[in-house]
Amino acid sequence: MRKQIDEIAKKLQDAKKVAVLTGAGVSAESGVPTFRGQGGLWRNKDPMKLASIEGFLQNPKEVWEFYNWRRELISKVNFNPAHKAIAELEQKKDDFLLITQNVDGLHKLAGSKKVIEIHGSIWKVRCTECNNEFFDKRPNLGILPKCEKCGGLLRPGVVFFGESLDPVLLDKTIEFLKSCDFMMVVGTSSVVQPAASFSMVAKEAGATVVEINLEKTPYTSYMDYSIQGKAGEILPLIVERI
Ligand code: BJW
Ligand code: ZN
Repeated sequence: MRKQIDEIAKKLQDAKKVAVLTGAGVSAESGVPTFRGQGGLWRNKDPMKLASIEGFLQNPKEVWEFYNWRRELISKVNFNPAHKAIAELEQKKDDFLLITQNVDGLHKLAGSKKVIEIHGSIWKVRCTECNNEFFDKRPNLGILPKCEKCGGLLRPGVVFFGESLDPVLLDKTIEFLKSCDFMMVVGTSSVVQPAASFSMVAKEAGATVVEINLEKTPYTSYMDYSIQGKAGEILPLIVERI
């Protein structure tokens, strides 16, 4: 593994335009549960009930209970060495973009600035009637929070299944990936589209693509390098070498 890490660090050192895509595995070592895999949220919860717009409209109370529970959990945890290493990498590279599927805000807390939260933020809420959108950092927003402007039902400011990603953020992401020369994909099961195929955009552009995950994913075989290990252990080893 050491030889692989040395090679990855060398490629990263030489790279001019660097992208990182992260998923729930990056926050796992902070104590935030992942969705799939061992201990994952979807093991005993139905994603279509809790993270789809149909599920929300059918039972907003159940969905808000789930999101309030996660908000409370996330408000008590801190960033970990994986978040820190990514923030340090941004400092070392002029042309850098972090795309995260995570809604927990831990990358920003660790100091990342050039970050796109492609699935939204758990700290954002949006009115289902007037689209009023704002940040609310209070851990628990109660059973059915209402919009101050119009009294409409508020919803979590995240991208549910079956909803489109913000087209402006998606365009910015794809444009960057089309001309990057190095991309790391960290702690994502790579099963949720379109984020799962972002690495293929970079690969087609000629970038070196690297995956760091505890397990293999559907994209592992397309990677130039694949390291099986904890993000919080592997990322600092790579970033400290450049
Ligand atoms: C570690 C670790 C450690 C653990 N170190 N690693 C094309 C084909 C088929 C379906 C579709 C398609 N295009 C779109 C769809 C539908 C759907 C989709 O992809 N479904 C698939 C499941 C089949 N996609 C959508 O609906 C998206 N919208 C869209 O594309 O709109 C247009 C459209 C709609 C419908 C049809 C066609 C087009 C929206 C997706 C929104 C995803 N939303 C969620 C919830 C967000 C809010 C919230 O967080 O509450 O986003 S679902 C959930 O999954 C969350 C995550 O961001 C996302 C990805 O999960 P992630 O991050 O990969 O986590 P895990 O748990 O899956 O994996 C963790 C990994 O970490 C594991 O691999 C571990 O091994 C690893 N790990 N510890 C390193 N210490
Ligand atoms: Zn409103």
